[in-house]
Parts: sequence; structure tokens; C-alpha cells
Amino acid sequence: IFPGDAKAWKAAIAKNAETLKKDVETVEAQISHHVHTTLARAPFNVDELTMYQAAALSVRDRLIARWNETQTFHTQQRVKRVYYLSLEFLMGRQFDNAMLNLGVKKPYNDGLKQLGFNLEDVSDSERDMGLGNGGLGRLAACYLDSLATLDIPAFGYTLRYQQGIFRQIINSNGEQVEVPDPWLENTNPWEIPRLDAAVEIRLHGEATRGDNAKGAGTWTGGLEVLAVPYDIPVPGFGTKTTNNIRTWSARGKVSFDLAKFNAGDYEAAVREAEEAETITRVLYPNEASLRHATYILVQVELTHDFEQNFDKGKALRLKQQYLWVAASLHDICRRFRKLREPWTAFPDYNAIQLNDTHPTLAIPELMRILVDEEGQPWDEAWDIVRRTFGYTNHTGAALMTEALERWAVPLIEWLLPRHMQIIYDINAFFLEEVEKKFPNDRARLARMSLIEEGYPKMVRMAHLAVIGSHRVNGVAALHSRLVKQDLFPDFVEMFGQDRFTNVTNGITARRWLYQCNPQLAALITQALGTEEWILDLDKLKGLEKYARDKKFQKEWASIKQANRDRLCEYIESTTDVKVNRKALIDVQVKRIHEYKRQSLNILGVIFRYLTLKKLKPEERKRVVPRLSVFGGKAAPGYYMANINAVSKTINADKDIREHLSVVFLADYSVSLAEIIIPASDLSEHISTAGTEASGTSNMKFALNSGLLIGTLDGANIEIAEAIGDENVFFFGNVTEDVPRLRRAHQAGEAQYPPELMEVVDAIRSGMFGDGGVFEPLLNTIFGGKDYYLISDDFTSYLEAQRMVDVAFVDQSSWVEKTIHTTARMGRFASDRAVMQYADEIWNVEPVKIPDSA
Ligand code: 7GP
Repeated sequence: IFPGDAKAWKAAIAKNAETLKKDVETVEAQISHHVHTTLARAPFNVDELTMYQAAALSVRDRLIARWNETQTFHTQQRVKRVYYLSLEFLMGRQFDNAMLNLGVKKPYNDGLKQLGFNLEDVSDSERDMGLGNGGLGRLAACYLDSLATLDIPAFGYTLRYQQGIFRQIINSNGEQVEVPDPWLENTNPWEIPRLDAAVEIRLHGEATRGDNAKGAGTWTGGLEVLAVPYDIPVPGFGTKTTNNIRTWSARGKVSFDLAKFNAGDYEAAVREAEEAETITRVLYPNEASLRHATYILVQVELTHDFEQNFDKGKALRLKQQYLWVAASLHDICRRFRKLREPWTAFPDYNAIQLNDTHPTLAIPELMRILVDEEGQPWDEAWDIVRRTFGYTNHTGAALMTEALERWAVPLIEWLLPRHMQIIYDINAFFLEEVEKKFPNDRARLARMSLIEEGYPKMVRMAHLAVIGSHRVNGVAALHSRLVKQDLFPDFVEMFGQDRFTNVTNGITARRWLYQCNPQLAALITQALGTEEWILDLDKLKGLEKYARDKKFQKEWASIKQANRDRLCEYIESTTDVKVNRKALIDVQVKRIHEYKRQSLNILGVIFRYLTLKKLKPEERKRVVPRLSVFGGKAAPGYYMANINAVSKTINADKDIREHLSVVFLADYSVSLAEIIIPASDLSEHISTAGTEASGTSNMKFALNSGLLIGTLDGANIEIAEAIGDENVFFFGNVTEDVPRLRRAHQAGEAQYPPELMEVVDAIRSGMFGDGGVFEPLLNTIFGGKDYYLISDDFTSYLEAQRMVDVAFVDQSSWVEKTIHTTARMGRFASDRAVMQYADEIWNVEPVKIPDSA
């Protein structure tokens, strides 16, 4: 196996293995190695950033060793792998997480101390890996942690955006300003460049069909660009398995055009290469704004020059999607060919999960590879495709079909001519089947077609994902029901119930308790007498017996207070607000979006303010003090200046300050969530029923002993089932009521509650400055049709908030509720969710990497 002298190899490997020992001296030696050689610094010249880089590189060495063993073992054993295709992985910071999963945090802590550094300060030098927008991207990160921890062979595939999610600054008008996130400015120690393993990707060009409808076609010409892989190792907790996230970076194929270069036209020589690189320059900020762009586009008159007439952003986004899936499938197929198995065995070795519709082009791409390149018969190829793919939908079904991704046919034809043919053929054969099963039903054919008629025609990516997958799942019980009922009812009739299933989302307790709330984790471990809960979250049940134990309650509460203090310090150091450390901390952090109804919250805050103003000073003292915390990024151009206007007035009011303060924390991120979530007493998950597919922060708050106020939406419902209705503050209309209420608004028959009118009067009186910043909001409620039913849920929301105040006064019973809440959150572990995917969708088994590997 070894080239050259086997003895020399073995001795070298054994010697090198010593660098992986976990004692403090070894850790210090490794760090100093990187300081001196990789970073070329002398000890007197080491600042925190350098120390972070050196320490991170030494952790990376350990990861790479395990990564190598894992990959080699998986290859030798010919295991079936899961490929998780996600356009977003919101990883956050890696250093702390990697140390904890590898079990080396203590020696790093001690080692750094001896070298003159504090671990926490060093960790703070790390930039978040912000390669995602929100829930979908963070879910992908949690699932990768679980896959590795559960020893399931898996790869994540995504793009290596040079700019991740924008950084958010709040200007003096209280508006969001987006600034770039150059996260790669300092070298990123967590990735391994594989510059030699680039993949060639074709765009544009000419396509031909085969002799008969199902024969092999061709695709030639056009432009070739390179996709260069960078690997990020993902270590499991307490296991050797180290999986991989492969991120693709776009490059020009020839770095410059020699002829032009020689002719002296230097700029033209590099232009093409630069254009290729723009493909992975930036993460797209938000689905909603892009969909909006689609609608505008539909009305634009089209010519053949799409770069000019099509929204450039749209074309670039499609290029991103294709470069990513084509490079990933190339990789997967290359690995499969080495097995020398027939293509019909492809699904026995590969399960590919489509994280929403963004990677749906993988379906026609795999058809193209199988039919055009590998000479497989069409029907067999289609069978292979269907057995390989699974599709997860993440959009709230009550937002309805217009929320689903669609691409203009002319755009696909221009960029991917062969894929457009394949999509048309898939559609033709599919509609034949529909016609067979439901003869003479033209309306049904039109509804189910992959192509939506219009000018231009559009490809419905969700339909393609449904017919090209063997399983389609939603992400919470309610959502999965709505996916069948509202989004794909025709497809349920066509394929039967079995193709549709539910996998309720989950979160990793490694990051979202063990890492972000170390004190609570330590208390739990002490009470349970074991750390097993980190791998088996149902073990938290064992806390139930302490729920009424006064001593335990006291320790539990004092940890919450410590976490609260930490958040208050953060607030006071980043804003000019002075906060009451005893206040109930009421949090809403998530993407800012109409359906999530931050507006309901802020209108409720105003009502609380008005109520407090009416009380005498001694009466106010009896009201539970509150600190309302908001955070979240809005789609570019969508401002939340109203929240900041309210906070300005309230925080400046000397009579009220003690009793109510409001802060908006800028630049919400995974790292900020790690500070906010452990500190929260109450968190808000208050979307219009039927619109939030699941929510995952609700799980994080509850796991960290915070109570929830929410609607009967997404995973809130299942959380309440698990922890007990009595521990959740529910309010508002249910999904079934939504259509009727919307109709009432449309017919002008809706009632507006007096509490809401009181709030509106206060706004209009100028109490919160120029009312202009509220106009868009008030317009959607009064001028428009109150699509998200703020007015319908307002009164019951206020009532639920009153119940919170009442409950909080009895601290012992409140703490008891929070202990029960944490104790019963086991089923929301991402480990459970991932095992469900493994059993019901992927059909994969864990593979333990032996110590001797
Ligand atoms: C989100 C959903 O809004 C959220 O409810 C869910 O918990 C999360 O996915 C994970 O399943 N969706 C997105 O983040 C998103 O970008 C567009 O959806 C396809």
C-alpha cells in the first residue's frame, strides 16, 4: 500500500500521531508550531487574531486526520452515502464547536492560558461562516452535525460564496443598511482548498435530441467554467466520524486569453475569467425578493439577449444553481464509477436530498449524465433518478403556490439548452401517465404540468422535484399536512399518500445547549449524573423529578440570571440603552418578514407602554418589568424603522424605563443567537397560522429553559404536545380560520378591536415621532386587506401577554415550568430527525470508524 519504504512510512505515521495527543503540552507545541511556521510570527508579535488562527489551524490538523481516516474507511467499505444538497449552510463559528466535538476544549483552554491568552477572547476573533439566510441554512448545519455524530456517511454540497449574508447596520433613522460580509478576508482555517480537483462546467451552447424521443442527446459548445472544491470537515461529537461539506467556487477556465493578451488587450483577456468568478461572488439575500423579481420579469418584453433584458440577478442565480448541482453530481458519479457497479445500482450507494427546490436541476442533470453520457435507456434512467432523490419543502403552505420557485423557459433554454429538452421530455411522459390515470381531464393536466403557460412559459421547479423524488417531506406535522392539502393535492392523488411524509425539524443540542449554555449543561450533567443526554436528548426527562425541588430551582434560576446578565452587558455595550437586570426578557429574533409578524409584537409593546403610562407610579411597580428584544435581518430595501422609533420614545421616557425597554440588536447571526437564546425568559413565534413551515428557534429557546408565546403554527404545535399546553402561551386564530377571515377583510366586513385603535391613535398623535415610518404597516392592516390578520389576532395576543405577566409573578411555578420545558424537549433533537430521514427516506446505516482505521 505504501510507496517506497513501508517501515519509514509506518514510523512517520506513528510519530505524527503523537501530534494528536490531547495533553496540554502537545496542544501548546502544536499552537507554537503554527505560530512559528504557518503564520511566520515570533511570540512577542502574537495578537489575539494570530493566536486564534494558530489554535484553529492546530484543531484543523486534528480534524483532517480524522477526516482522512473516515473518507478512506467509507471508500474501502463501499458504504452508501447521503448527499445533502443545500444552497445554504449557516455554520456560525467553528472553533469552539470543533474543540467540544473533539473533546479537547480543556487542554486548549489551559494551554492558551499558559501562553498568555484567554480562550473566550481568542474565540471572539473568529468570523461567523454566514453562508445562509435563516432557518433553512441553519437546519442544514444542524443536520450535518447530527449526521457525523450518528456515524452516517454524508457529504454536504454547497457554494463557497465570497460574500455571505450581508452585515446589518442600523443608521440614525433606525433603518437597516446592508454592508458586505467579506468573511474570507482573513484566511479561513476551516477549509481545505482542492485546487487540483476542479470540475469543468458547461453553460449555453447547442443541444440535440436523440433519434427517438428517449434516445441520447448531445450538448456542445458554449462556455466552460471551472468549479473548484474547498472542503470543510465536520466532526461528530465523541466519535471518529468526520464528514465533509464540499463548497464550490467558480473560476474562469483559462486565466486569460493568450491571443488578446499578446495583442495588448489585457482587460479583455481577463474579463471572461472574471465573469465566471462572479457566479459564486455573493449569497442571494432572500427568496421573497427574488420571486418578486420574477413577477416583474414576466411582464418585460423578451429578446434573445437575456443578460441585458433579463434581470441579471435572476440569470446569475440560475447559473449558481446549475454550477453547484453539476459539480456535485460530477463528484458523486465519479465516486460511483470507481465501484464498477451497473448504473441501476446507483441508488444503493447514493441518497441525494434536495433541500428545497434550489437544487432541482440535479434531476435533469442526472438524466443527462445517464442517458447522454452513460447510454442508459431513458426509462431505466428515470427509475434510477426517482430512487435516488428526496425533496424537502420549507415554505409555509398557506403562502400558497406563488411562493414556489419557477424559472422562465427562455432563460433555461439560453443557459441550459439540453436540460430544457430533457425537462420537456420528462413532462411529456409524465403527462401521458396522468392522462392514463385521469382521462379527459385537461384542467388537471394544466395544473400538474411542469410548464406553466404564459408569457414567458415558466418551469415549476417544485413539480419537477415532486415527480423526480421517491419521497417528499414537510418540516412539521401541520406543514406536511398542508403540503399535501394545499400545495400538491393532485400529486397525492396521482402517486398516493406514501410518497408524502413528515419529518419534523430538529436542532443539535451540541451547539444549542452544550456549547451556548455551558452552565446549564453542567447543571444538567450534574443532576443526571451523566453526559449521555448530549447524545440522547430524551435523557433530559430525568430532570422532571427536580422540577419542584427548591434547591434545584434556585440553581436553575441563578444560571438564567447569569445568562440574562451577560445579554444585558452585551446590550449596554452595543447600544445606549440601560436595562433593568430583573426584567422579564421577551425576545423575537428571526428574519424580518410580514408573515412572522414582528409588527404584532411592536404594536403590543406600544399597547403595554400606553397601559403603563395610565398607571400611578406605585401601581407600575406591581407590573412585571419587561425588556423587549428584537433582532433579525430584513430583505434589502424593507425597513423596520418603526421598531426603532418605538424603542427611542420608550427608552427615553424616565417614568417608564424601569418597567419597559425595547432594543433592536443589529446584525443577528448564529453567534448572537448563542448569547440571546440562553438569556430569554419568553420568546415570540407568532406567525399567522399556516405560514411558518416549522420554526427551529422555538426549539432552541425551549431547550434553554425559555417559555414560548405563539400561534398554533409550525412546530409550536408539536412542542406544546411534548412539553404540555400549560407551558406554552398560545393565542390567535387557527389555520382553518384563515381563509374565512381573509375573505371578511376583502369584503370590508372585518372588525378592528379597540385596543388596536388605541395604539393607532397614539401613533398618529406623533408619540413615536413622525408617523411616516408606520404608514406602510398601518396601510397593510387598514388600507390593504390585513393579509396576515394582525387585527384578528391582536386582542388574544394581548390576553396571552397578560397571562405571561401573571405567571411570571409566581417565580417558583415559572421556574418549574421552565424545567419541565427543557426536560421534555428530547424529541426535537436533530439526531432524531436525521435518524428518521435515514430510515424512512435515505435507507442508510451508520458506519462506525474503528479505532484502528
Ligand atoms: C424556513 C422556514 O421558514 C422555517 O419555518 C423552517 O423552520 C426552516 O425553513 C427549516 O425548515 N425556510 C427558509 O429558511 C427558506 O429560505 C425558502 O425557505 C425556500
